[in-house]
Amino acid sequence: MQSKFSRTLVTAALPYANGPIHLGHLAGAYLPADIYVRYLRLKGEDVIFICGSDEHGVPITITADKEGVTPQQIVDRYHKMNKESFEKFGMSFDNYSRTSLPVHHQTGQEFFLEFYRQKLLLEKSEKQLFCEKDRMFLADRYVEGTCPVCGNLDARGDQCEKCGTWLEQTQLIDPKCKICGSTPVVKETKHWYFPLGRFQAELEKFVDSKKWKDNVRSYVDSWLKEGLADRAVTRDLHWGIPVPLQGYENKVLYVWFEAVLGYISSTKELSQKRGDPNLWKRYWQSDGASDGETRYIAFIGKDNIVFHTLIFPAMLMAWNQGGKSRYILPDAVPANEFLNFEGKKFSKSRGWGIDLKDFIEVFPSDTLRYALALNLPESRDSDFYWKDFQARVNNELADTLGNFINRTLQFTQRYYDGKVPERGTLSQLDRWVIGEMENAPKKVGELFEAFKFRDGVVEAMSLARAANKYFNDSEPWKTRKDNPVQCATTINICAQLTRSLAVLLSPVIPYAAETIWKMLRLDGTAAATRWESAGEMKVEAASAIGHLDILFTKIEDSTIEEQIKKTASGEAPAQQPSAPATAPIKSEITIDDFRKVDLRVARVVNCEKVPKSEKLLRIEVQIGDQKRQIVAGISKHYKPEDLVGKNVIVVANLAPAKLMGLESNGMLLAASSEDGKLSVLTTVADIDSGSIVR
Ligand code: B3M
Ligand code: ZN
Repeated sequence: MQSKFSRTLVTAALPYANGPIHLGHLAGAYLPADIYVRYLRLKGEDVIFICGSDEHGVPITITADKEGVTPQQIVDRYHKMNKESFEKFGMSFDNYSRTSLPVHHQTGQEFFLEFYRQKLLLEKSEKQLFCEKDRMFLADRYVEGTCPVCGNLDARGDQCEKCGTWLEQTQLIDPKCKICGSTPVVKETKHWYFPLGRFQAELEKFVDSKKWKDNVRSYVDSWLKEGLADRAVTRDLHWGIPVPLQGYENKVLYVWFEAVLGYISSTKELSQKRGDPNLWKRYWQSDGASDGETRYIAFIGKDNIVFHTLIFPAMLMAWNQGGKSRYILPDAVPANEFLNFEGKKFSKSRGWGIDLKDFIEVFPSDTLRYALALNLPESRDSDFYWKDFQARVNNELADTLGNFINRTLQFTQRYYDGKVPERGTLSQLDRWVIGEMENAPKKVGELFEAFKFRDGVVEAMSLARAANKYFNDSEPWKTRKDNPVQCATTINICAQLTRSLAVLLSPVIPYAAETIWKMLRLDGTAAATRWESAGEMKVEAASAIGHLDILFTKIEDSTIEEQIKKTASGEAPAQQPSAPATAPIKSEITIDDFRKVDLRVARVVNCEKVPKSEKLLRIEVQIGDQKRQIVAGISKHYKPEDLVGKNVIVVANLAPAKLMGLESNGMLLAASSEDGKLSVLTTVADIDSGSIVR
C-alpha cells in the first residue's frame, strides 16, 4: 500500500518514572509501536519514534514520600532503569526524553499561557480535601476512599481503578489522607480549568473522520455521549511544572495537561541533538496548506485512551485557533487492552508478574518480543503464561524457524563448501514455495499497517512453516545423490527463504534477524534493507556463508518452573515494604452463578504427602456415602496428621484434574492471605459429612 503521507510521527505513551516497566506495559503500547516503526523504516518511510519518561505527578511524589527520598531521586533511578531495559529489549526510539527537562517545562508553560492569553482558561474556586496534619491539599492519589459508584474501598482521588469512573475527590465516601491516614477537611482552593466541553462538536467531527479500532472507538463514543466537562489543569503540589502566573507560585500544571505535550518537547530535544532546529516542526506542525503531510500515530494502553483521543486533540485544536502555528492531530490511536499475568492483574505490591529488566536477564529479548507479539491484547485482554512462553520459544522459534535455517545453512556448509549453490530449472514444488515467498511481504505488511500485529506475525511464521515443509518434501538428502541439480536448486531456494524470513521477522525479532544476516554474510543489516526485497531472490549463487550460530535455544522445564515459583506463586516478597494490599474483588456474579458450585462438608479419613512434591498432599475424604481422593497444594502449611478426622469444605462438582499423575476429584477450600498464610476451612460444630454448604 502506497501511503499518501510523506512523513510519519510515532509516539508511545510516556511511562511514569515511578517503577520498572513490566510485560503489561510492553504488550499495551511499546512492542506494537516498535514493530510498526521498524516496519515503516523497512518500507523506506520517513518516520520518527518518540518517547520518554513522565516524571511528574502524584504517583512519583508518593513513592518518594514512602522511601523518604526526593522525587528527583525517584525519577533519576527509574528513568535510567527503564531507558536501559527498553534499549536491551530492542526499542528503537529516535529519542527517549524526560519531562523534567527545561525544554519540556517551557513547552508546558507555553501552552498554558497561550490558552490563558486566548481567555480560554476558567479560574474557579473549588472545594478540595486538605490534610491538616500534613498541611497540604490532597491532590489526586493523595487521598483514597470508597467509590460512590461501585463501592470499591480503595478508590483513588482521581479515579476508581475498579469500575474506571473518573472522580472528583470530594465525591469519595470516607476519604483518608494517603500519607498519615487521617480524615481530611474540605477547604477552598483556586484552580484553572480547560473548557473541554467547548470542543465537543469539533472533537466529534474529528473522531468521525478517523477509522479507529473498535475498542478505542467505543470508549471514545461513551465519553462523547456523556458530554465533556471542564477539566482542572492545575494542582496544589510542589513537584511539577510551576504555573506561570502571579499568585499561583505554589501550584503546578496537572501532570496530564503537560505529559501529553512531552511528545512535542521530546521531539524538540531530538531536534537539538541532531542540530536541525526545524525538525520538530516538520513532524508536528503544518502550515494549513499542506495538511496531511505528516501522519501522527499514538500508541498507548487502554487506560490512557481519553487523554489521547479527546483531551490532547482538544488542546491542539485550542492552540491552532490562536493562529500562531498549526499542530497536526493524531491520525490513529491504536490502543491495546490489558495483558494479565497467569490469569491475574500484574501487581507490584503482591509480587505478581515480572519486570522487563528481570525477564531479559534470563531470556533473550527476541523470545519475549515474539511471545508477546503473538499474544497482544489487540481487541480484548489477554494473558501471559509461562508455559505458553516456553511452548512458543521451543516449538515455534526453535523447532520451526531455527530448525529450518539451521538445516539450510548446515547443508550448505557440509555439501557445498559453505557456498550457496546455483538454481537449475524450477519444479512445481519450487515454484509453489517461491510463490509463497513473493506474496508474503504484501500480506504481512498490510496486517502491520492495519495494526494487526498478531496476525502479521502469524502470517510471517506461516512462511517459516511452508519453508520447513518445502525442505522436507524436497528431500535434498536424497536428491543430493540422485538429482544433484534439483538438490542445488532446493538449497538455493532455502537460502532465499532464509533471507526473506530475516526481513519479514526483523520488526519482531530484530536481534535474530541480524544474526541470520551475518550467517548469510549479506551486505549491510536486515534492518536497513527494503521490505519488498523479502519477496525477491536476492542471495547470489556462489556467495559464501559465514560462521553458524545457534539462533534459539530451547527452554528447559526446570527453568520455567523456577520462574513460575519466583513470579507467579504468590509467594514472592513484595518489592517495597508496604501493607499487604487486599486482592481486588472479582466482577459480580448472580445467585444462579453461585448455585452452580456444589459445596459439601467432607471428613478427612486419610492423608499423606505426595512423594517428590514439596507442595502436594493426597487427601482421602468421605462425602456422605462417597469416598473421594483430592490432591491439594497445602503441604507447606499442614502436616497430614493435622487434617485427619477434620471436617473440611470441598467443591464437590469440580471437573477432575491430574496433579503429578494423581487424580484429584474436588477441591478443598482454604483462605490465603496476601502475606502467604493459609488456613483450611472447617466447620465450627460437628456436622454430618455430605451436608450442603450454602
Ligand atoms: N504516564 C500513564 C501511564 O504510564 C502516563 C502516560 C502518559 S502519556 C503522555 O500509564
Ligand atoms: Zn495526612
